[in-house]
Amino acid sequence: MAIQIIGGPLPNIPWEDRPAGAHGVVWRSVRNPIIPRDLLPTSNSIFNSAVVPYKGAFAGVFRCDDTARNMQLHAGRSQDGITWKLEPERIHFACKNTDCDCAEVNRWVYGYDPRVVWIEDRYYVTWCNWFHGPTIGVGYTYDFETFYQLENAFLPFNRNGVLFPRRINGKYAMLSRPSDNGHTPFGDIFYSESPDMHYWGNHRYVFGTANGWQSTKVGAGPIPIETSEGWLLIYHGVLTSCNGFVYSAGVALLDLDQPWKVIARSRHYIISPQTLYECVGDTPNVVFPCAALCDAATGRLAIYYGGADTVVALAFGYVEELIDFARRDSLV
Ligand code: BMA
Repeated sequence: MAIQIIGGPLPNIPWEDRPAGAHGVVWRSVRNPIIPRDLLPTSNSIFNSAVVPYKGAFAGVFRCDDTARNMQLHAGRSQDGITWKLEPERIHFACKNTDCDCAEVNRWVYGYDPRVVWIEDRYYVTWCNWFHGPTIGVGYTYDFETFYQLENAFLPFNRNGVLFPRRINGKYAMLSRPSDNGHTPFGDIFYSESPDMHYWGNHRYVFGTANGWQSTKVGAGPIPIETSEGWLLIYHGVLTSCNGFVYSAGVALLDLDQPWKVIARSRHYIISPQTLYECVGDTPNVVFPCAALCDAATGRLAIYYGGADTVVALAFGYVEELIDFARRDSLV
């Protein structure tokens, strides 16, 4: 491989070779959807979820909307990254931060679209957390059994808070997408940093909408992947059609030291809603990636995404090919 991926080997990454004749830069698992909407007896839908390698297997935080249509987060485990066992009870965050006013911050109303990342000594979780509307909740766990909640990162309204997997210039770093209290018809990606995972500032503009599939709004997807070429960011982009929003995903390359500087950005989507489980469900025409496993030894990537706000699906690709895709015909 000409490029270098910063990260460990992941020999047990879920994987299927590119099918003969497939011309896309990513391809779907033949086992999709890997998590059905009713995996839990109480769930209406399970989608937009985050997974990480954990103790030689896999663990994650899953968006499970229940049959009352409450948006909840559940922990889950898997041996192979494909067959998942989810906790029937939602995550109840404990408060461990002495600066944190538990009564205020820990008042659970809803949580959705989680991301999970290992930073230094623990797994951090960010999610879209109710605080008089949606904003970015932050918590952490060591074992996917006990979860602790920190202060919300931002004022409402905000969505798609995605942490970088290490400090950048000594600071924790997060992408987010300021929004409104509804089905936001706008949205650009911003960068913020924090010395302590508590106070966030030094906000920078990363990028906004562009023509076509990303013309209404954009938001960060999985945790950015560090490479010798820059941070590889998979993001979602939304187009407004005569039938409503259409969610696709693309790829960008951000500067390693100043990630608000965009090195390359795909003009074309890497995946758009085309299969039945992406086009038919509670919200038609949505692919929404929230996690990616990466094997730094081979460059293999397994991308987890929500299909039609109903199920979890998996797609595969190679980091090097995604970087090429972002650079080829780049918007910047
Ligand atoms: C966004 C979020 C996502 C969802 C998407 C499409 O605003 O609510 O959870 O997948 O809309 O409905």
